[in-house]
Amino acid sequence: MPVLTAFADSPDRGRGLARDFRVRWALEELSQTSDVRLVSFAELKTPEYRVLQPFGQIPAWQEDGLDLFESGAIVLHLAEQYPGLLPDDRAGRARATAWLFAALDTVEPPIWDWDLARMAERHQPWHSERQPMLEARIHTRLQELSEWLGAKDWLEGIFTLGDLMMVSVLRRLEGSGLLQVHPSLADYVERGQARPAFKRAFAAQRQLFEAGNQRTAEKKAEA
Ligand code: GTB
Repeated sequence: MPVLTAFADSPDRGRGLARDFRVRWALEELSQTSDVRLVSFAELKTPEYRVLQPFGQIPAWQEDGLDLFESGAIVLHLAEQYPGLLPDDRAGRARATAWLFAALDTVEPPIWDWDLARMAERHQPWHSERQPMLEARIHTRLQELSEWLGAKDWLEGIFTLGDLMMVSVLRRLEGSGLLQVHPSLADYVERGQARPAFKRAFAAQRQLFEAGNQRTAEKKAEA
C-alpha cells in the first residue's frame, strides 16, 4: 500500500487546506487508496524525513520503488497511471497539465504571499499598508481566471487535474470574502467541493483530525 504523509497536528484544524489534501482528493477521483502517515513538525525536520522530502514538508509519497515529493508532482504521477483526471488525447493532456502548473505557479503565489502576510506579518507596522497591494494582485489573477472560465463548468470543459489543483488553491481564500468578488469562481469552487470524491476525501481527513483531537484529550485526562 502506498503511503502519503500529512501533518500529525494540522494548523488547518481539519479544514483540508494543507497540501496533502489535494493528493487525497486525487486518490478519490482515481479510485485509489493509500495509507496516511501522520508526521509531527519536529519529525519533518529530521534528516530521515528530508530523504523523502528535501524541504522538510508534507506531503511526501512512497510507493513500491518510488519516493516522491511536491503535491503537483504526486497528483500528476497518479493521474498518469490511472484514468480519471487526464483526457485521453495528447493535446487534452497537455492543456490539463498546463492548468495544473497555472494553479501552482501563477495563481497560488499571490494567494500564498497574502496568507503568509496575514499569518506571520500582521503585527508589523507596514502590514496594513501592504495588504491592499497583496489583495489587488490576487484580484488581478482571479479576474483573469474568471474571464477564461466564462460560462464553462471546468477550465477545459471537462474536470481534470488542472481543476482539482485550481480549486484546491482557491480554497485557501475560504472565509476571506476575496473569492466572492468573483461569483463565477465562488461557484466553481462550490462545484469542485460538491464532487463525491472531494466529499469522501474531506470526510476521511476530518475523521483523522478528530481522532487526533480525541487522543490528545485522553492523554490530558490521564496526566
Ligand atoms: N510546494 C510544496 C508542495 O506543493 O508539496 C509545498 C509543501 C508545503 O508548503 N507544505 C507545508 C509544510 O509542510 C504544509 S501545506 N509546512 C511545514 C514547514 O514548511 O515547516 C501549507 C499549509 C499549511 C497550513 C495551512 N493551514 O493551516 O490552513 C494550509 C496550507
